Amino acid sequence: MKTNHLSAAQYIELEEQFGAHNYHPLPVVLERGEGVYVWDIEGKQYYDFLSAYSAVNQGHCHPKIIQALIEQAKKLTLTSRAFYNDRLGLCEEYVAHYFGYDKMLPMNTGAEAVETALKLCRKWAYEKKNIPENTAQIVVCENNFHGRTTTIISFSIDPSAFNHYGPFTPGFTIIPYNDVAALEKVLNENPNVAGFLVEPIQGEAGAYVPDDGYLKQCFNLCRQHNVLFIADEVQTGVARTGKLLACDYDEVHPDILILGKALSGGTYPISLVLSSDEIMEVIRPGQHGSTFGGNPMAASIMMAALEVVREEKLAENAFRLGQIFRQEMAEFCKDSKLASFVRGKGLLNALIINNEEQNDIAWHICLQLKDKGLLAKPTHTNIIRFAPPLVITETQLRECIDIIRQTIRTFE
Ligand code: IF1
Repeated sequence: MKTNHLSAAQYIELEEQFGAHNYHPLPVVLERGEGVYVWDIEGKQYYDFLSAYSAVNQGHCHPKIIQALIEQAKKLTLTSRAFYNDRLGLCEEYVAHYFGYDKMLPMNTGAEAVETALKLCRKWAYEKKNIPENTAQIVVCENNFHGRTTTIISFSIDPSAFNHYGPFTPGFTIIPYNDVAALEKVLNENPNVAGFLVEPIQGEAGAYVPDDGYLKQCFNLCRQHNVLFIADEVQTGVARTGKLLACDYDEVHPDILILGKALSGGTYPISLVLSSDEIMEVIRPGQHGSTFGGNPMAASIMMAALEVVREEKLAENAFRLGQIFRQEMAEFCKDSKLASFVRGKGLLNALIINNEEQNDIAWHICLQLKDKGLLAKPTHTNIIRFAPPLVITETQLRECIDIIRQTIRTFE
């Protein structure tokens, strides 16, 4: 039965009956998106303050990106890497220069790119650093989120991410985030460390921003110990935090850079790994890849999506408006009984709610925000992430700040 005019309840019921229950979405059924707005099936307009977890940095259905998608879709969508195509080389050159690297390895999802980075790091450690085979350790941080594959959840500390998914992949050492001494201790004690994988700002942990200089000090330690510094910028990259990369705040150039999400402006699954010739050359033909990795659609879309970031100065906009957001919300927190504090960089921000009385109050606040035309979702029971598309204007942002303040007041 194919019909396009069901009620919201009917669409939700279909997902309830025929879809795995691996999410608990906000009860809103969306039908259209444009810029900072999305509309539900009844035509109600919302500000999107999640941006599909920072995939829609350029705004929903950005015309330039959609145009590139449509044009390429009419010509050639997928060749596999068994053959060359006339888009990938141009894209690789553009992206390598854009981020300042020798080479890129194209994949599809963020988790695939993280897995690629882990394999690349291990292989480099065995073949270039001469670490004994199968002994490589990769250091990661508590409260990390790098994706949901079996290996990646093997180094998660979140039981909802790893419970009953074992046995787990060995070879990972977990240290506290934002703790340089903890990294130094591991590097001094273990000669078999191949790499350090870190989010420059921990997104899922609730826009947890480390101390200024943390990334730089970790990078320098990695250099001293011949360990690869691997930055997962899947969520923080592509202008989200007010610079092209969050690592730019510490002027750190990662040995391996992982990107995803906004590489396509939310129009297509695209991810990649960037690194140097010296590191990338350890992967030779037939040793890694994927059916869709490097397809002509992704190549065309990615070049358009990254051009939009430059042309529309999205990093600069995110930097300026992020300061306004945090200033206004910090002021609000001063006399709010519920809103404790705000943190973040650029337009990746989170409001920490004091939820001693009712531990799902963040969820209820988000339900009210929805009714007032703003979509946001808690990352944890008491943290609400606010991450609008980077094309938002100051006027729109201030309107949304008012909606957030008024809504929280109704709970106080
Ligand atoms: C879900 C979280 C965010 C990521 C970083 C790799 C990946 C992600 C820093 C993997 C993906 C997404 C996954 C999505 C929700 C969202 C998320 F809540 F799960 F943790 F953003 F914080 N590195 N994050 O943030 O990329 O394979 O998904 O393309 O799984 O529910 P992916």
